[in-house]
Amino acid sequence: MAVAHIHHHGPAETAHRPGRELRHRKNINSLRPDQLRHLRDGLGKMMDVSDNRGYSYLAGIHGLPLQLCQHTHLPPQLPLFLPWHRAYLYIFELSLRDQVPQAALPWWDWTEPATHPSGLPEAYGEETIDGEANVLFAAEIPPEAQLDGEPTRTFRDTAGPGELPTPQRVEELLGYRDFRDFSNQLQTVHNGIHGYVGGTMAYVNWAAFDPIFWGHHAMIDRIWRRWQLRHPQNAFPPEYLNQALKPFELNVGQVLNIHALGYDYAEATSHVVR
Ligand SMILES: [Cu+2]
Repeated sequence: MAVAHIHHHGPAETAHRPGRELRHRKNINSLRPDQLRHLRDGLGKMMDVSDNRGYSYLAGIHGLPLQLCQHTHLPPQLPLFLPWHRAYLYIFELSLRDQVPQAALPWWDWTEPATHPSGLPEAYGEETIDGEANVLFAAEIPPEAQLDGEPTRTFRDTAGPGELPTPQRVEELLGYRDFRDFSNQLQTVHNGIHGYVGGTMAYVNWAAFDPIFWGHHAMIDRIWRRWQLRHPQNAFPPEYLNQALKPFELNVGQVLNIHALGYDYAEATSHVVR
């Protein structure tokens, strides 16, 4: 299937310049009510958009129907898991902010004690909010992303909270000095969360349709950011800096510095010390 390159915002247009404020992604559990409302409004509006700024189109890049996620279209030995998903979240967040300029992607800290009793953050777990469908709970899967008419909607089959990684596990990850070791280990932890949430999150085909995918991947991106701060001397393997991150009009070198992309992560939650 032919895919238009996604370039409705180039990095130059949105790059951080002095005097321009960085947007801060925050922990889903520490959003103020108005911030959570902006997020829900923005996602809800994206779900009503049918072109390449819409939720269905962007979610469909990862698995069905477009299958452009690096898991499937780039040789697996390239260490592109982190930069490809960083570009993906960046484009998704720009589309979110096209709908509601105050909105930002949150992260789901799956190591956080607050997540453990219920298994998922409350914001994602409730089916309805004030009698309306909660857009963080589930999303439609359009016909072109279904196989034999299924699934029509995302669903979860979440395991017991005992299965979630601990803060110590994240500390171990941050201790790896080599980028490839770090990336491979983080990807394994990441896979575990897809399996933990279960349901459509457990399939590359449909994972990105589940609204919690974006919170999970923001957490992964944030861990990479923390690793970059901790190991500033351990650069990305330089032979890949010009590698394109299709279908995004960005290459690896352009996503290494998140300030150049105009965002950062709010302060770590209290139990995590950088
Ligand atoms: Cu993933």
